[in-house]
Amino acid sequence: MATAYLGLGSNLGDKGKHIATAVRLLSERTGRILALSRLYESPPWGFESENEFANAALALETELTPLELLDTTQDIERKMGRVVKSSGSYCDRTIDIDILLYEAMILCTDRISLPHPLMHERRFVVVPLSEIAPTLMHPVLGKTFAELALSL
Ligand code: PH2
Ligand code: MG
Ligand code: MG
Repeated sequence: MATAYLGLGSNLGDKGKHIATAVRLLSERTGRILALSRLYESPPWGFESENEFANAALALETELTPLELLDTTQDIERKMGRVVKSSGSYCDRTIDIDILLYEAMILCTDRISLPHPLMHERRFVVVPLSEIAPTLMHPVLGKTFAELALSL
């Protein structure tokens, strides 16, 4: 059994409802939810859009491997109507589910990088994570998420 931390984001439609649906589907398909942050609102980071984001973080206990977890989160995104554009730049989305951490695993493959490579630079990731796991250590940077949240 492994503990994984996921980031959730939505900036289209009923954002809170999309995040709640994703949490329910994750609990049905990936394992037990151990903690869920509140919703945090922020402007889009890294691209232009008038649609503000809602973000949250959760901890879950899972029997799935990182790649099995990725397959499942991507399937949930697809079933929830996520349209992935081929342009390579960020765009509006009904739901985005990112695997932030899987235990203290460090992994870099073409499908998945752990820890999520940009997480520590993003307030909308670090702040919700520091709410549910303030003393958790970033496995590469060696700082807690409470410390990382203060430094942003
Ligand atoms: N996700 C992105 C790019 N920019 N900005 C905010 N505020 N929240 C996000 O979840 C987000 C973003 C790529 O996944
Ligand atoms: Mg993302
Ligand atoms: Mg994503």
